[in-house]
This record gives sequence, structure tokens and C-alpha cells, in this order.
Amino acid sequence: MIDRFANRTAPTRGISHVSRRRFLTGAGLAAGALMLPSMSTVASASPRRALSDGDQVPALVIGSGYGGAVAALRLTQAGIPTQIVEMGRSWDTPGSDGNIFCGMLNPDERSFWLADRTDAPVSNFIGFNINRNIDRYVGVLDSERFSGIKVYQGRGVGGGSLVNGGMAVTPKRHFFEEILPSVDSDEMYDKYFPRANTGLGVNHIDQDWFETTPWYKFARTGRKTAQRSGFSTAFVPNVYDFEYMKKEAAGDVTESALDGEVIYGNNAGKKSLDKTYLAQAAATGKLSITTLHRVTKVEPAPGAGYNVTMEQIDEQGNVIATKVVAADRVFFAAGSVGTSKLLVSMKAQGHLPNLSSQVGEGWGNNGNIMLGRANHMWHSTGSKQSTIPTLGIDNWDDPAAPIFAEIAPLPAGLETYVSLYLAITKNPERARFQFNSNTGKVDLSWTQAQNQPGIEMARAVFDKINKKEGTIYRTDLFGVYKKFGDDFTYHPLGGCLLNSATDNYGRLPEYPGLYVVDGSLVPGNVGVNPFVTITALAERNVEKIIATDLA
Ligand code: FAE
Repeated sequence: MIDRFANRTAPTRGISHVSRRRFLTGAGLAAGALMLPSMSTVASASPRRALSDGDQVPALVIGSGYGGAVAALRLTQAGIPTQIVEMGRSWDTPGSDGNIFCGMLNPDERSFWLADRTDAPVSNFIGFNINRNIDRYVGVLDSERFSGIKVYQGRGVGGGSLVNGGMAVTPKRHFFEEILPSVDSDEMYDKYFPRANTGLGVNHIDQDWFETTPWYKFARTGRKTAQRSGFSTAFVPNVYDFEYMKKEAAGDVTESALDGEVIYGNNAGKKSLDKTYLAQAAATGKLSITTLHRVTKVEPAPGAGYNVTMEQIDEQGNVIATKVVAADRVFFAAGSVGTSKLLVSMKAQGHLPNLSSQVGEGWGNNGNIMLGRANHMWHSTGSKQSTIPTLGIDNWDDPAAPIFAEIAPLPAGLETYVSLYLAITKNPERARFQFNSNTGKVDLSWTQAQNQPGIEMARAVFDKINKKEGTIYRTDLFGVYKKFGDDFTYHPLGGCLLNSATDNYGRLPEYPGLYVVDGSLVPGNVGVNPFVTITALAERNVEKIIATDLA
């Protein structure tokens, strides 16, 4: 599949002039957001052979995010030719501006998935809606709307790793044991979490540099105000290369994190999956990735294996072909939302009727609540802000206010005095995916009211900080007079829970050869940013599956 972006006419309007409003467009967002020029990429190592109608393959992986990338690497290393089918494009070809991704300050069609307008999480600033019109295109960030919540997801080869803030957090062991009691935690903490961290290329910020650089003044201010109210903070590892960032600050390399790039992709510095797991899988010579193909149906094939139906789309999202591929084994890695939607509709439509009735259950938003505080002028946050978060307020073990809140940047290019946070709260609310026979689509039952417990938990921390500092919440960031960003999540989890809808290793036991390997296995809330957990669980489960089912 050849991506044709480089050959298109000039990208969307407005690339060359930056107004202050546009400057802020898309900002704030890294909350909870590598290109190492010398590294091989998946594109350089993987032949771009799109699947054809009627093909037969041993292993087909739906989606190329964390679960899909782990499955692809371990399957190909085991010698099994593996096909990934990914609905987004491969982000390896520069546009006419010379960049692969557009920046947050000048979003163009590359920013959002098949949308006519950007839909940034921080949507407003001082009374203005800062979103802007764009052309419809298979952009990198999707804001998928359900009736009670909007779910942000990455689209393209690398899934969420293309758009996220890179915060690589291993969950607290006691909470991991609480949410996944069927998983041997010794094994996870001794073997699979370290393996995931290595595979992802996790690194730590140089703390001496952190303490002095202007790029992290916002984080130091967030830390100071938290600590003055008695809250502790913790440094958070990341997959953004902090040595590269230091070189950016010194003016030695092209800026990315220091140039406002994150939720619409980083043109440098970040070890997204296409530079790590997927590049390694491609280097085996046994991986093929078919981009701009969306899987719509999986059903048993006559005889054995499964028929996988997929729609090929063009860069404007129009269906240009439909193909059916036979696969011996299918790995669902379309993310919490993608996998849950597929499985729920396959069961309801009678294609996989024997799936467990637990399929679709146990979805949560990882307790996400975003908020901003207005600091006094003597607590500035700086006009220079790295997009990569490095500190979190860790109050998780306080039963009165269990939250882990990343201190997020608002890289506006000017002093705003805003401290922004993405709080992961211990909100116990859950929802389910259900097939709607009237629309033929899958609904998510989450209502906005289900965010109230999370808001209360966040308030218990930030009301205290505001009281101590004599400050207030910003009410202009998430709408008009709205204190909390409580209508979206960056962290969808669940919908096909481990040891409930699947067996204890992600197998769908009613259908041998079907496996779930992504965030849909995780029960709704993991207490920290989730991709390290998703990766480590996939490492554990795929290792078992290869050893037992594919030996
Ligand atoms: P995911 O990475 O979403 O991959 C699923 C893939 O499947 C995508 O590439 C889809 O395009 C593709 N797909 C879906 N449906 C189909 C279909 N029918 N046919 C073919 N392909 C399909 O799933 N997490 C952290 O731990 N740290 C962070 O700092 C962080 N920041 C974030 C910031 C933003 C703005 C966002 C949106 C997310 C952030 N996350 C962060 C969440 C993290 O990226 C997410 O949990 C993982 O990407 C989920 O991994 P999965 O493998 O489940």
C-alpha cells in the first residue's frame, strides 16, 4: 500500500502564518503525549505488500498499537509469517512542507482522522474556541464520539504511540494485583514489565537538567504548589529520548518536543512503536503491514481458521475495495474501543455467536479528568514548555482522594500562568458496549454523570491546592465556564476483560485461534498511564500462546 501524501497538493491552508489563537490550537494536550534519525523504521524494513482478496495467511493481527506490535514481534521471531491490517496510514512520508506530522500550533489535515474540524481536548482559551477547519483526511488522531464520552485514539502504523505523551509508567503493584488477581504478579514485575520497558525504549530525564531548564518551569511550578499543600510528586519515565531533547534545547538538532509537537505526532525524538517493536518485527523479514484497510468482520471459515473481511479505504475514507482473507489465527489488537466494537457486533450479528456474554463489559476511562489552575503572577509556568510530561502528583494511596495527576504542559509560546493536569482518578464507574440493531453500530453506555466520582476525587486534591495558594480553577479551557475536561478520555480500557471475556491469556475460548492482545483486556482503570501495562500483558500472553498453541 503506497501512501500518497507526499504527492498531494499543498497541505491545508494556513501553514505559514501563526496567530496566537492558532498557536494555542491543540495545546495542552500532551497530557497524558522517534524519530531517532539513525534508527531503522518499520517502513525501511517491511515490504509494503497489501493483502489481496482471497489470500490465506497463518497469522493476522488487527491493529498496530501496543498489543499488535508485541504480537507481531513475537510471532515473527517465532518464525511465523504475520500480517498486520491497520486502518490508518503509515506515517513515514513527509508532506510538501517536509514534515511527516503537522505541529499542534498549525494543525492541518494530517491532525485528525476523517474530520472537517480539529477537536482539541483543550478546546477554548479566554472565550475563544481554538479549533479550526481542516480537510477530511486519514489524520493521525481520532476523537471518536459516543453519546456520553469522546475517546481519543491514534490512527496509523504504531496506533496510540504516534500521538501519546510517551509517559511510560509501571503501575503500582498492589493496584495491579487488585485489578488483575488472576495474573501472577511476581512474573509480571520480575519479567514482563522489565521486558516491556526495554522493548519500548523507556528512559529517564536527567534530573539536574530538569531542575535548571526553562522548558520544565511549568513542571517545577506544579511540583512546588503541590508540595506546599502536602502532596508528593514523582518523576515519570518516558519513551521520548531525553538526550535528544537536551540537544534540542542546545539548538543542535531539529526541535520536536520543544517545538510544540505531540498529539498530532512527533517529527523527531519519540520512540513510537514503528521505531521499536514494529521495526524489529519487520527486520525478521516475516512481517507485512497492510495500511488503510479496516477490518469489518471475522467469522469461522468453512473447514478451519477464520475469514477476515476488510474494507480498503482511500485517504478521504471512501471504501474502494472489499477483501476477504483467510487466516489460521487472528489477534485482535484494534484497541479497547476497536476490538470491543468488532467482537460485540460479531456476536450480535451471528458471525461469532458463541462468544462469552462478558464481551463488551467492564469498560472504563481510566478515571481521566483534565483541569487547569490559574497561578498567581509570581508562579509563572514559562513561555517555553516541553510537550513531554515528566512529573506526576501521586496521591493514589489516599482513600479520600485517590488520584495520580500528571503535571501537563500547555505549550502556547507565551506565558499563560496556567498549571494543567491530567488526573487519573480511581473512579470505579464502568460501562458496556452494546450492538444497536437500529443503527447497525455499537454504542457505549458511559454517561457524563459517571465522571462525577472522578471529579470529586480530583477536587479533593486541587481544591486544597487552590485554597493554600489562593488560586482558582481556569474555567475557559474546556468550554465556556467549565472547570473540568470531563467529556473525553485518552485512556480507554476494557470491553473484553482478561479471565472474563477471554481466558487468562487472552484466548477467546469458544473460538480456538482467536486472541485478544490489547487494552480491552485491562479492567477499566490501571491507576497510571496505561501503555506499559498493555505492552507487558501482551508480552506475557503472547509468550504463552506461542508456547502452547503454536508450538
Ligand atoms: P492502540 O494503540 O489504540 O492501537 C489500535 C490500533 O488499531 C490503531 O492503530 C487503530 O487505527 C487500529 N484499528 C482500530 N480498529 C481497526 C480495524 N477495525 N481495522 C484495522 N485497524 C484498526 O491500542 N498512554 C500512556 O501510557 N502514556 C501516555 O503518555 C499517554 N498519552 C496519551 C495521549 C493521547 C493524546 C492519547 C490519545 C493516548 C495516550 N495514551 C497514553 C494512551 C495510549 O496511547 C493507549 O492506551 C494505547 O495506545 C492503547 O494501546 P492498544 O494496543 O490497546
